Formats: sequence, C-alpha cells, structure tokens
Amino acid sequence: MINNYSDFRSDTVTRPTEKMRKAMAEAVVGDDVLGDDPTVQKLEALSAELLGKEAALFVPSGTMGNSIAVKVWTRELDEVIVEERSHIYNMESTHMTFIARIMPRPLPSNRGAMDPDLVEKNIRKPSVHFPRTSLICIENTHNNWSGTVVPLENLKALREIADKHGIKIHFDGARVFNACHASGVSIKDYAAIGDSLMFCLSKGLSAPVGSMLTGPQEFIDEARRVRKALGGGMRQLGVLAAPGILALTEMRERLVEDHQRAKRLAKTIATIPGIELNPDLIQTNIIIFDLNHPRLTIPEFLDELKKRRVLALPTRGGIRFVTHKDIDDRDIDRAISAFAEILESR
Ligand code: TLP
Repeated sequence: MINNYSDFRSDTVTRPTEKMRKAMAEAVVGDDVLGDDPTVQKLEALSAELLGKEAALFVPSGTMGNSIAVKVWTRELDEVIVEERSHIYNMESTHMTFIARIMPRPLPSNRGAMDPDLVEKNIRKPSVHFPRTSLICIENTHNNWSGTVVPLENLKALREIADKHGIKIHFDGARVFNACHASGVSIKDYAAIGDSLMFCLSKGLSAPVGSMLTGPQEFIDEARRVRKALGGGMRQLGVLAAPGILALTEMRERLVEDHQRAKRLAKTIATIPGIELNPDLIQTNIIIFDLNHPRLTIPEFLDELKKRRVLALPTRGGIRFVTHKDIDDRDIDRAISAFAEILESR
C-alpha cells in the first residue's frame, strides 16, 4: 500500500527499501564519467558476472539501455526484426528511427514467441533495394502479452537462426528475473541467448532508478560512448548504484510472492461477470484483461476503482494490473472487493 492507495499501475512504482535508502546515504562515490566511482564499478562487475557476460553498463532507464543497444548493433540503412507488441517497438518513443535511424520490421507472435521460420523468411537477402537485417530484438517476460514467459526453446531457435545469418540478438530483459522464477531457467541460460541483454533494477527489484546493459566488452565500450552522447553520463552515480546492488543481491527471491499474488487476483476476478480473463495464462506479475460490460467503459471502470483507492492503467487489450513489493495481501483483497462492488452493483 502506498499513501493508502493500492497502486497496481506498474512495478515501477515500488519505493526503495529502508536498507536501500541507508545504502544511498552511505555510498562511497567517485565521478563515474571519469571512470572512478567504486560503487558503480561494483554493480557493473556484479551484473556482468551474474549474467555470464564480459561487461555491463549502468544506464538511467530501460529505454536508454534498449536504445543504446540498437544504436551500437546497427548502422543507418539497416532493419531490425521486432515482435509486434514489444515494448521496444511500441513504447519507447520511436528511438529506433530517432536515434539509430534504422527501420523496425514488426512480426506477429504466439504470445511473444515469434515463429523462427517467419523470422528467417523476414531476414533480407543482400540487395541494393533492401535494408540490411542486422538485429533481432526479443522480450522476456513479455509485458504486453500479460507478463508471459517466452519459452527457452523458442529463444534458442531464434539464436540458431541469428547465428546462421550473422545477425545479433538484443534481449529486452526488463523483467528477466521474473521469467527465471516462473520458468526455472537460469539467468545465465537466458543471457546466453542475447548478444546483449538489458534488465531493469527499478521495476520489481525496487531500486529507485536504473537498468543494466550487459554484453561483450567491445560492445559495452561503445555503449558507454553512446550513453554519454545521449546525455546519460552521470557523476556521483554511486548513490544510485548502491540500491541497485541491493536490488540484485536481495530482491530477486521475493519476486515469487508477486507471482503468487497475481495468480490469486487473476483467479478471483476472472469469475466476476464482465471480466474477460483466462487466469491460466497468468505466469508472472502482470495481468491484462478486457472489460465487457453493457454500462461501463474502461475509463469509467478505472475511475470507479480509483474512488475505492485502487489504481491501474489502461493498456492495449484492456486494463493492466501489476503486482510488486508494495502490494500485499490486503491490497489484493481490496482490489477483489472493489471489482465485486463495482461490477455486481450495475
Ligand atoms: N515499462 C513500463 C512502461 O513503459 C509501460 C511499465 O510500466 O511496464 N522494456 C520493457 C519490457 C518494459 O516494460 C519497460 C518499462 C522498459 C523496457 C523501459 O524501461 P524504463 O521505464 O526504465 O525506460
């Protein structure tokens, strides 16, 4: 509960823990643009080691991590294969064209899993007429597919195709640790799929700010230059890296609780008339459902929820609820009562 609201809008709303605030106050810092902030170095080394990558870079946001990756892996006149509902394609304010100046090629999928044959068919043959396909972007868990875990077998098949054609893969792993818990796949196995992988510290892991971009040393060296060019070079960054270290070392295990609460919420609201949701599809901490009510639109329903101190967001495909550290069992109960009260009284 935050300020007496049950805030299901996103796991980005999580407040830093008391321990994180203390670590921020006490962080040993240097000047990270000059390369001598020891706390940032520790976080970057820890991230690289955890994922089995050569190096890592602290970036202000997931969006900047993704935009840097696309910029470094591509050249102008290139094309990048993306999944049609992916965050990188739909929700990052066009950085693909604005920063990297490449063309995205969106492909349909089965709940986030792109058909490997279709991906291969969409890799351009060399021709003066065509853009050059240089990158495939994948997302796991998949936000707009209701936090779905994309099967490892599918990702491995995409990796094989990328290798066959000499193409890179960038992995948007904003919530990859949620995927690890739900599937039992190790973080190293997921990281091995991508030439680069970005994960967020500031979502379920509850750090106030920041994401990590990981990959080969040469890629990270170039990524550091692009981060500076985008205005993302930060000075006494250790104050933000310190809670990031706690996010990585202490907050991963508890993500399981978020998944359990999301399942309980989904199972109960799915039985309420007007809610269109298959609760069996909820694997992690994101629930997306549609509203089918004769007298209530989605904005009206969200307003009614707000009156009952429950916050959620409209999204593609309906309404999104996200569980996280600052949602406890009472918040779930409050949301369930609010649903019942609003929908059963009309
Ligand atoms: N997602 C946010 C909003 O942008 C919608 C959210 O509330 O879910 N990749 C994925 C899969 C994401 O879900 C997000 C953020 C990002 C990248 C970007 O991260 P930030 O917000 O740090 O730029």
